[in-house]
Amino acid sequence: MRLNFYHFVFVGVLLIGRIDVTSMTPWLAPIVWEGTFDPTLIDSIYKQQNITIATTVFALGKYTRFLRDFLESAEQHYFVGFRMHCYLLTDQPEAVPDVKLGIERQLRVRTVPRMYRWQDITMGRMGMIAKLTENELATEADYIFCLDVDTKFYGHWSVEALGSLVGVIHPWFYNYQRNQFTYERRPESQAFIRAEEGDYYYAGGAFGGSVQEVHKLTRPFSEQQNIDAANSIEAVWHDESHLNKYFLYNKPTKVLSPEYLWRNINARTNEVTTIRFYIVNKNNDEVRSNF
Ligand code: UD2
Repeated sequence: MRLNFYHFVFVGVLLIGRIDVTSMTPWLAPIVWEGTFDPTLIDSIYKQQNITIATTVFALGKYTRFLRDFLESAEQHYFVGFRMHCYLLTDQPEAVPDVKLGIERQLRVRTVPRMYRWQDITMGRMGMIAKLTENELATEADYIFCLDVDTKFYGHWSVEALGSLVGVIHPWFYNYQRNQFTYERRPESQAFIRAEEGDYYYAGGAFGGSVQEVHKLTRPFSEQQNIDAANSIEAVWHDESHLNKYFLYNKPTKVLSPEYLWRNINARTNEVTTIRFYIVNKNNDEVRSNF
């Protein structure tokens, strides 16, 4: 039999799973897309390891309204069958909905002080995650994901996403050039990234890794934000800008495609055919007004 072009494409797909997307970073970390892994095989490997996955989610002010959908959809799609402890940090514990959780899944509610500026809330998460990962989570969990609450799970998100340090490619920028990324470009900020630097534009709404690595990641944030404040500057996209700076010098060992944080349930592209987790529509002005 003579081999033709289609035979080579077929063998390529068998070997690497996808040919229409990049599934490896230049530093050889996998980029996880549908079709690049075998969920049954990976689940069976991690099932033998008796791991605990922690998740942090913050819901302050009016953002408690997103909790029911977040928690209920997590029960259907997120680390199903694995021990998962969700740490919910809120200023209104009385507003936490009663959601029935599966075996080995726990919701741990922690009360945090009320904050008024939404920018302080989103940035303040990093310092609180640093404390959690230094204290109770250090011995209790193996891995952690830190997620936005104005989101909903829609498809399988499980152990294929685990790694020492995990970033998610931002859904608006996955097919943009570096010069279009909205990194912090002002040298006065601690989050500054030079024009010729940067690999991907990562989302602030989902990142994770081992508890130790996420502690290392989150620990410097409060100080960097304080230095910025003392210099009368706030990074253009707040914690997301600082996260992108961190990932520039501390490369993720695994990168998740925008399937893991998609922009809109109704939007599909040629590359993103599977949606696992997505940002729900919200009226920013209304939901962020806490005064
Ligand atoms: C992006 C990022 C977000 C953060 C922010 C920084 C995504 C999907 N989201 O989202 O993670 O980096 O940019 O500008 O990549 N929150 C409250 N109460 C409030 C305000 C915020 O609980 O009043 C929490 C909540 O968990 C929310 C998160 O902070 O999901 C981020 O706030 P956002 O969703 O309003 O930020 P956004 O949409 O600009």
